[in-house]
Amino acid sequence: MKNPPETMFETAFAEDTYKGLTSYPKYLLSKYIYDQKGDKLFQQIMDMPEYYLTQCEHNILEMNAAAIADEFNSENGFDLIELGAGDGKKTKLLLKELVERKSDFAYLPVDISQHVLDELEGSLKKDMPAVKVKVQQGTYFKTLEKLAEYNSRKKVILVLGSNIGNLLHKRAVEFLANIAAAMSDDDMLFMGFDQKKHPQKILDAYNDPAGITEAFNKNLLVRINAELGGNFNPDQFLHWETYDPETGTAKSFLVSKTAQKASIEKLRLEVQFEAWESIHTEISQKYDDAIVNWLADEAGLKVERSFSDRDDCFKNYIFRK
Ligand code: AVJ
Repeated sequence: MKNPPETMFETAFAEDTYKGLTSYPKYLLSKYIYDQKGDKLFQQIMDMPEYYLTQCEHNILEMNAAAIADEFNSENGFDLIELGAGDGKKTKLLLKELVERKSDFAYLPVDISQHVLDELEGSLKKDMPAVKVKVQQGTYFKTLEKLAEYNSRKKVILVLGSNIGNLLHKRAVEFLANIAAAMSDDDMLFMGFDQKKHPQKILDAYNDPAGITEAFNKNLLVRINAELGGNFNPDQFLHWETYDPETGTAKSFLVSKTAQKASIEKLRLEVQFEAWESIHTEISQKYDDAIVNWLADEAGLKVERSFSDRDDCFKNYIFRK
């Protein structure tokens, strides 16, 4: 059954999993790591000392809050639209600055998960009651389209945490172009990009000794077991990270420790692994100014300004049309 009819799959997760595990070389899509367990593990990752991205971006926002607020400011006020807000820890640094200077703005966090939005709204009501919050449940681009339609005042679109790094360049350009399509001339995009740096520091961030990143990566197998009736034994796979300093691409793999089989009931699929065969699971792209300028150019955007931490570990860029 190499070419099952599309109707055989109940979900995109089922279909993408079938495709990935019947390809050579095998792969799985990192977006499926993020079920409830995956979300929790990612929160833990962001709090680990090895995952420098959090601290670096936190420092940038803390040190430059005033300059960033100046850039956001507009005579008629503005809407601050955040794509993938999470727990809002870093965003709160900017919100605090904006509240202190009595800026006229509304905060519109966008997320696919209503649960995430409820938690964020609750914590903002408690910590920063002065902020006008209007949560937006939905996919990034449907929501942006909707907001672009009936919105006259300036939009500032916020994407923190180097989330773009999960996309290959071609898809990163599409992502930026989709945002650009929803932007008017006054609007701006404020976005985080993890930078090229000592390769060991990158490898350490994606291979912590406590095994949190390993559990995060293996959550793909755990989720296949739970939702698609799989019988993977995650212990029989090795979490493996590589970084290519030339391309700036960090890659995660699961490597089969032995020759083994796994069956996935709902896909009616038996997957065979040779000893040391790999499943590619995630890319975490690292950038420099040249790559960011090129991506922006391809997407019809211009880099207007950037903010960096002391060690140039991480940068936040402001883009305009
Ligand atoms: C959410 C894409 C920014 O690639 O650094 C963290 C996800 N994967 N540890 C990243 C991730 C392993 C993270 N992003």
